[in-house]
Amino acid sequence: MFLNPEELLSQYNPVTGEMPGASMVKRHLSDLRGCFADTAAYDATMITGNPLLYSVGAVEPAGGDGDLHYGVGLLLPGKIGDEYYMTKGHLHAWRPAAEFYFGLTGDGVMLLEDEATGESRIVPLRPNDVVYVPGHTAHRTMNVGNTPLTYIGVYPAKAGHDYTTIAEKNFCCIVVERDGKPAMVERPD
Ligand code: PAN
Ligand code: ZN
Repeated sequence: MFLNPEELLSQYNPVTGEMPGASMVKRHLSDLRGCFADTAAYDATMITGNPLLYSVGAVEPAGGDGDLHYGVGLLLPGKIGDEYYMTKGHLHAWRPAAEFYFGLTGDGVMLLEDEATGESRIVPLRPNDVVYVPGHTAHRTMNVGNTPLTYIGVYPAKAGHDYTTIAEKNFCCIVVERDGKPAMVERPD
C-alpha cells in the first residue's frame, strides 16, 4: 500500500526515524570508516562502542522516468574529534539528477562539492530550509546541533546512489567545530 507523503510524515516517528511504507537503513560509525579525517578520534570512539549515527527511511513508490523517490533522514548529534556526525555522502549514479532537501527538525549543514571543479560550500539545513543540490554534486549532511536533525530529500527515481566514488577519493573538505560554530576546512592529508 502506498501512502501519500503527508500521511507518511504524520506517521513518522521523529525519535526512531521509523516510517510506515519505508525501507529503513541504519548507519553506524563502522559504516563510515574513512569518512572522518581524525582517524585517532574515530578509533578511540570505536573502542568504546559503535554508535548509531543515522537512519534513512526511503520511499520508492515507482521507478519510471518521471517518478520521484524520497528519504527521511534522522541524523543524531555528536562529534568525532572536531568533526560533526555526518552521513556517508554520495553522488547520484545518474549524475544529472538533482535533489531537493527540506529541513524538518534540528540544526544541520550540507556540504556540497561540484564533481568537475571540486568547488565546495556549506549551506544550512534547519527547519523549513530548502537546499537544492544540483546534479553532478556530491552531498553530505552534518548535524551541527545538540538535538536530532531530521530532513526529507526528494530525488528522481532513476538517480541511484554512487557511494564508491566518495569512498575512493572522499570530499575535499571537512566540517569541524571552530569557536562553537561549523566551519568548512580543507581535508588534512
Ligand atoms: C538522502 C541520503 C541520506 C543519507 O536521502 O540518502 O541523507 O545519506 P547517504 O545516502 O549519503 O548515506 C539522499 O541524498 N538521497 O539521494
Ligand atoms: Zn542524494
